[in-house]
Amino acid sequence: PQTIYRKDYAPPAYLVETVEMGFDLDPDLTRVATRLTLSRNPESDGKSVVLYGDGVQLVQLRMNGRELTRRGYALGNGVLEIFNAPEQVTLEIETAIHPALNTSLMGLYVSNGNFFTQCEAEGFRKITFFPDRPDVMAKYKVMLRADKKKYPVLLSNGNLIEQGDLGDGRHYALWEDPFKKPSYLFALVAGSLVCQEETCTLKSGREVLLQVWVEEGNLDKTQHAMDSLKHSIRWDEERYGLELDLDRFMIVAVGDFNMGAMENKGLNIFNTKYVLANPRIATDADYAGIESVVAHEYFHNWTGNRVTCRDWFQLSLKEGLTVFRDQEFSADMIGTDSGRAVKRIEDVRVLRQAQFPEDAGPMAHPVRPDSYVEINNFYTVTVYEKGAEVVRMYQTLLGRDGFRKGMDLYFERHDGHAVTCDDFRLAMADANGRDLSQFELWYSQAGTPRVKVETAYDAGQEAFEITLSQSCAPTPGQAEKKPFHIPVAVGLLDSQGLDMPLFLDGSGSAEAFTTAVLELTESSQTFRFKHVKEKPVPSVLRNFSAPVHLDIDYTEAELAFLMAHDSDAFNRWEAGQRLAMRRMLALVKTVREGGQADAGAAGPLHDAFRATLTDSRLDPAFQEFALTLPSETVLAEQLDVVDPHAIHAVRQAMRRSLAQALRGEWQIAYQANRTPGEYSPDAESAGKRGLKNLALAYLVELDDDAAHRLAQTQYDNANNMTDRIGALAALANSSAPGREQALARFYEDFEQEALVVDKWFSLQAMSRKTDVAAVRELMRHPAFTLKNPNRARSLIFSFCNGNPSQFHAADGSGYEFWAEQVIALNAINPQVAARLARTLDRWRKYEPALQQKMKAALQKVAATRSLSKDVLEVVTKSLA
Ligand code: B3K
Ligand code: ZN
Repeated sequence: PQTIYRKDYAPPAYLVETVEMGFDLDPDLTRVATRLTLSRNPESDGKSVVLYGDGVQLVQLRMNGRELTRRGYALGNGVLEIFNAPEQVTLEIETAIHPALNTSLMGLYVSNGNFFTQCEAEGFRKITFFPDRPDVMAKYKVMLRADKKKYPVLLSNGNLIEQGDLGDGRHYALWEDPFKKPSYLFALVAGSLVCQEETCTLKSGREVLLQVWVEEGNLDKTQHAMDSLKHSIRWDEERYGLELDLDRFMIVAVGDFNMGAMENKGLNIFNTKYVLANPRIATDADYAGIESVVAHEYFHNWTGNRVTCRDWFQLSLKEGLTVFRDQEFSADMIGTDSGRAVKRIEDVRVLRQAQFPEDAGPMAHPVRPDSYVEINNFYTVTVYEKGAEVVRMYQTLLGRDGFRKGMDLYFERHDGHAVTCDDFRLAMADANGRDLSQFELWYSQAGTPRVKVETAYDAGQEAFEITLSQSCAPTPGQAEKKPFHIPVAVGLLDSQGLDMPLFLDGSGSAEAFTTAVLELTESSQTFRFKHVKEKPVPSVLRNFSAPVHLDIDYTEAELAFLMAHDSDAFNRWEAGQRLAMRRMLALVKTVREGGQADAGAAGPLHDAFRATLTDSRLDPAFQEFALTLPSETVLAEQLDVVDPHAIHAVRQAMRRSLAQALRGEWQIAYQANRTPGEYSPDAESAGKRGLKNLALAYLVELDDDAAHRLAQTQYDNANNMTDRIGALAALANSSAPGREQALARFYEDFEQEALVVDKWFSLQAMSRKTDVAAVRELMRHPAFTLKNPNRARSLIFSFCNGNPSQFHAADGSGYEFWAEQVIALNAINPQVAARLARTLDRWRKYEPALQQKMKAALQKVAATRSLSKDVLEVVTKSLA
């Protein structure tokens, strides 16, 4: 397959002004008539009209009223080229497609009898031939025709202009989108759906119609999505002065969907997982997920749709920015300082758990990649989450007001256009009179930088010096790295644990502040603080001010001190993680050398955890995170050679020892954090439930009668899914007598709720008791299917990515299972298959015996015939 390079970008030879489409919807054979007006692009000297088509049958092609014969155009490899076309072109294109046979869930497909589309990144070309690239923006008018009984609802982007009967049992709807858009934002939905609708008055006084469309029977699960939408609309007005530009905004839920949701203009299409919620079926995490995804897609209306990407290499322009916006929104929705910190911790956990490994592996790529084989493989944690960190750094460097100025200038300059990451950076720089040229390296260089901290205190001079040095390991295609522009937020704690006033030498500011943002731009730099009355304990990289690894030597006592006193809640959490990490890494080494994983000697850690657990001033949500040990994946990242079994044994031993040592405290925390009464997903109650369920999970590590009874009672009395699944997960990991019965009962009670059945599969897939054979058995369950991405993820992905000790079975059976599933999925849905293929991409990091078996599994997949380019790219790069 062909590699596409960023450096080869060339503007299109023709621009499209208008698009008119007519769909005759039929699951077996849908006909699409498209009429395009195009004109030559003054920015190109090309004279060919280039259209892309993928798996579509071309029925007829007319240019300026005359049918084009095979002599007038060339068609091959998905490209249709009309040579020497005139300045102005009207094309009439008729295509035929087969939605019911489309299992890729890209383009037009059928889910549970209804029609849906997914066009990002290159799905529009599966509907018709089109210059399907984001720098071609046009206005769309769309006519939908379909059987009235089967498809009573017909939706597309923009405004409904007209609807009526066609007489023959069919009906039609005509939609017009007043805004220019790239084809990837096109959408249609047709089927039997119902909606909750509300009107909302914007700040300007304009009234808009909001709708959430779902299948019949799900109307009792739409309120939270609707509320999230209203909150998002309000927030974007207040924080960024951005108003909803349409009279109608629709969200539609679909059960078969490749990812979370899609920001099609005015017609967002969502995975049911990110729409449907009520206390019976959704957990606190689900509620929070819905709020953030609804916000994310809504925010795309400005960051992505009004201003879009010039080419797909610029994907992070919209994704990194929009993730940053949804992160800030969620933090503001919680509202409290500690809530904001908890949200920050959650986001950094995702980054460390998924992005740092990606950045250190064979698929590492810059936030703005230089090349790809299949663009769908680049919707990654690097483009999204690291991209969001890069945007956050502008705000850290420029301040909130400076950042807002940059945003305002960005929209002033680029509204209605398809632009680049450089354009965004320049808007930030120009609006603030700053030179941000070095900052560009965050977009062009892959890999996670390492920042080393060295300090020196001079009591006589009352001076404290911090020396920061940076480095970055090579990544594929990038052996040498230049120094990044890194904001490092620093505070100094006195012996009481209070923040010292900071006087940074050479900063020119006389004002005392307690957090300084040091700008590290060279490979090594020393910063000097004056008037430092006593030797401080430095708190470095506060609020995780840059996506880097921080090497800093603390004693265990200093870590415990920071954990107890740092005014920066993120770094309080971080100190606890460091403390635990240090102990766990030492134990892994012991186990590797033949010793015991027994963590009995974890004195200082027990004391620090006890202090956190019993401090009633702390927010329970914070306590939950502070008392959760670094994950097995995060631990693995710290090691040169990964032995997943040693890591698992150590983490488990550590959990058991914490359960034992703090048993009484866990029991008290369990009782103190009950949330009796009616369920509410607000952050405070969710935090309590989180801590309570963590306490339960620790207690169940003891695997005794008392713990089993506690879990069973919680299961029996639960009035919400968070408590129910918390209890069930605890039981599933235990040898409680009621384990099997609880699992069976849960299934019976929720059989009708697909999203809950997903949880049921997922929970078992991740249970320590589930081995490869047990997963194969679960695959034979009548409710299992590979065709539905949520279901495939719930069992296969949960096992391969979320159950490391079983997946990495010494005999390699987990890898064989993985290979079989990648191959099976490849034939159904290449995008989902390629995601699963990523599971083994870091095989080289494992101990030799496992490495060899992983490599064999990868080679087996690579040798499969008719591999999609999605999977091929992943396995080829993994083996390279
Ligand atoms: N923009 C879509 C992602 C599309 C993925 C295509 N493979 C969802 C989002 O980020 O909002
Ligand atoms: Zn997005």
